Amino acid sequence: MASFVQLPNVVDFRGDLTHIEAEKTIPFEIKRVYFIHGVPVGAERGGHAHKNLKQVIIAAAGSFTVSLENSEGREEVVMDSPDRGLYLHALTWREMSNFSPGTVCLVLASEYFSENDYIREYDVFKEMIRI
Ligand code: T46
Repeated sequence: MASFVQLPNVVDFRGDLTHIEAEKTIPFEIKRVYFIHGVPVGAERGGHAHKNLKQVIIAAAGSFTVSLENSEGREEVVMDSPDRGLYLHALTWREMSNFSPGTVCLVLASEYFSENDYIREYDVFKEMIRI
């Protein structure tokens, strides 16, 4: 049920260069980019879903675990490769944990930030995916 986006990666003796082209590599128009970093050991993030937002999340550095749930079921994904994006569709509950020290989580989002788009109550989310 988790879907991934493979990011083109150019390797030479100087290292790797991973590139992203809006609407070519990413299956939606990118309206917002943010990144999560400086996560303390043991901290967890997420714990919500979104009504309409689509996102691709990338472990640009380090690694973390994403627990996903949607109408198809649950899955746990380890993100540890900078050239692999996890496509988070709307109505997907996500919890992020096991951040390694120095992790940078890069996120490409289909919409501008809106608090109204969040579903923060798990019971409400479960009700919404039953319909
Ligand atoms: C997701 C994971 C990967 C903003 O002001 N602008 C923004 O673009 C975002 C994403 C957040 N904020 C504010 C809202 C909160 O006051 O930053 C604070 C922390 O946001 P949030 O609790 O949503 O952060 P995470 O790490 O729990 O979740 C975020 C995304 O919301 C979520 O969709 O997939 O990053």
